[in-house]
Amino acid sequence: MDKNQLTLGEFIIENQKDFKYSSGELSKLINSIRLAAKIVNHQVNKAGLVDILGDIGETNIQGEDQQKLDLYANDVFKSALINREIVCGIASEEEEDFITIEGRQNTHENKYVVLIDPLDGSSNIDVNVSVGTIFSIYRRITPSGKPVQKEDFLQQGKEQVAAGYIIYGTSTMFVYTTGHGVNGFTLNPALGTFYLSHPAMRFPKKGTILSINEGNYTRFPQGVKEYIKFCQAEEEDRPYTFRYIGSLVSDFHRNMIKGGIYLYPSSSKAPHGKLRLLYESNPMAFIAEQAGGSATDGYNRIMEIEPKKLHERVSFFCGNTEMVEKAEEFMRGFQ
Ligand code: P6P
Repeated sequence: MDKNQLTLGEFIIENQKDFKYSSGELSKLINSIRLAAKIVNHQVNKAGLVDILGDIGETNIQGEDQQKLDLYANDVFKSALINREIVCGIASEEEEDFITIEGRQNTHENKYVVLIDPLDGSSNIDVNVSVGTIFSIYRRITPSGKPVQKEDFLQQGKEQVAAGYIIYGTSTMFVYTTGHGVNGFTLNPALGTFYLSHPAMRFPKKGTILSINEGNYTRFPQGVKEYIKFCQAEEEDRPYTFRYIGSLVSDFHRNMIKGGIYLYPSSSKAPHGKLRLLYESNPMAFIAEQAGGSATDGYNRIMEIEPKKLHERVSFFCGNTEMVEKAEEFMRGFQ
């Protein structure tokens, strides 16, 4: 670790000037997500241990009732955002409806709303596979000073002010964008500090990795089946390899670094796909586009979809632009 390496906190301050009307609220908001990420990381990293210890008693090693980790993560991120009274509303995969922040001061004058998937892929924890947190930040669009409305959350992805993910993997990383490129920070667990380890992240020009759950093959649209066959064909210009972790953040992160495409298409089993538009596909789409990639539903840009419901699902094609465009060619050809 280069001693001159920027910390996430320093980076946020240094880049605060990128916001024409930043009053420091967005910086405080990203800092609160950073704090919550460290707390969740601590718990995720010892999940296996806690499970083992939990077997010898009714409680885990902190003496608390054992909570499902995704509910725990939801509580941690909610508390960090609510206690610091930085946002005026929160929507979460773990919450049926959005949450209006009622605070000591008039939190209805806060500018931002946050949408979050607190622990995506949490079922992988039991088998020690990386999981992640995904967040998406918008400026509210309804009048300030009054409680947030659903419209504040149902904005197109292209209106996002910031988006990011935390990947709890072999190392814990905080990767985010505010519309000025994508930067990755790695946690030094000994110091509890995130350091800039991956400045200006971008997809490589060529992608060769295809991430899709082929267990659903028979249920895929014909265009997806044809694209999979295209990638498997013998021709020498087909250097493709198939990698699927079953954890969106992990598959996306690897594909952004090595070059690839992640597909969770609609199928007869999941007519609208599986991923949630507001707190999975839109934030990952923002990051992908800021890293020189693309994200569509097989036909249209993800970030131009008009959301109708908080938890609506969407078909998701995301990664190297040339790979997404090739997949879309098959979708149009076999529509
Ligand atoms: P399947 C995790 O539940 C998730 O939302 C993504 O992280 C992951 O890519 C996908 O679902 C895995 O779904 O149906 O292939 O198990």
